[in-house]
Amino acid sequence: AHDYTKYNNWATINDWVVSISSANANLISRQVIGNTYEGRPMHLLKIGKKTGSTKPAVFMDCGFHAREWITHAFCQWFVKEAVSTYGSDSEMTNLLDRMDFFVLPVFNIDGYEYTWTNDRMWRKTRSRNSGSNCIGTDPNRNFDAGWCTIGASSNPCSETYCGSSIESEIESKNLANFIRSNKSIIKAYLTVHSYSQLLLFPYSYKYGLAADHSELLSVSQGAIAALRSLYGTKYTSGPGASTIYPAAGGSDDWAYDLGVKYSYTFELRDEGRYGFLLPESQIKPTCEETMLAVKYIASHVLKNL
Ligand code: 0X9
Ligand code: ZN
Ligand code: ZN
Repeated sequence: AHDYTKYNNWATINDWVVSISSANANLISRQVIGNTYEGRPMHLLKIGKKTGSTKPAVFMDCGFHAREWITHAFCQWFVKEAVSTYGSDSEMTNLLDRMDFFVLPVFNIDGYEYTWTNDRMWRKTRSRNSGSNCIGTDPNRNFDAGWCTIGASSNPCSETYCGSSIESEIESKNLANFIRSNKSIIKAYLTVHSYSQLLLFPYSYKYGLAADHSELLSVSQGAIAALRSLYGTKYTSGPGASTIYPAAGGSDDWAYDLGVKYSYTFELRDEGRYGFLLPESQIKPTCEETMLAVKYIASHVLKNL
């Protein structure tokens, strides 16, 4: 059965997607943006008060990398908190009245399933590579942002394989097509990873600073201060290349260069004690503190439309 304080497998998450959207039809609508390589539907939830007019939106995805299980848990938590605090929490109410959140709870579904059935530490997609026995592409090296120039590998056996071409992975193509089609309303792009307790923004494919660097930095600093206010969890924020490492082909840099100004990558708990194997006892505190950062960023977006 589905439990927000446990790690749920894809079948459980998929049933949850259907039931939470049906049970909250006033606030949630559901669509499929395409299927994965192995044919699983990529469900996208739209959360917000239905107004009849076009609203600005924040896009958020979880589960790019299969083994980063706390991220899948966070997207589910976000949806639950949004619907359960609408009408009582004034900040959430204002956000959902005036904007929509597109939430993709699991980007790399095939990889996530594989971490449950075969290899808990799997990272990449599960697509075949022609001419190699190695499986999968790193989806966060597969986007059109300095593709495969730095911090990525052209070897299919590498954990950071950039793929045979830009958007070679159907999951990348489905996501990119949705964002391109909705580019006029999408004001922020949030992609949730783990671990290291970082809040990153462009660029990662080069050391040069983004045109909006000072605003991206100050919003990131406000967001990590909000996060820290709950349990004292320390985050660092900054441009990807200098804060973590240079790595091309990421969805954050791609979305930014497309014109989505507020583009951020979260690296959730912890700092390495448990790493990808974060205990279930940390799901609730991690998600509660991360909510504060996401709400901070969304509120800033709303103030600056
Ligand atoms: O390397 C990554 O894709 C991310 N770190 S992780 O440990 N979750 O794999 C960081 C992504 C930062 N952004 C870009 N490199 N564009
Ligand atoms: Zn990751
Ligand atoms: Zn809560």
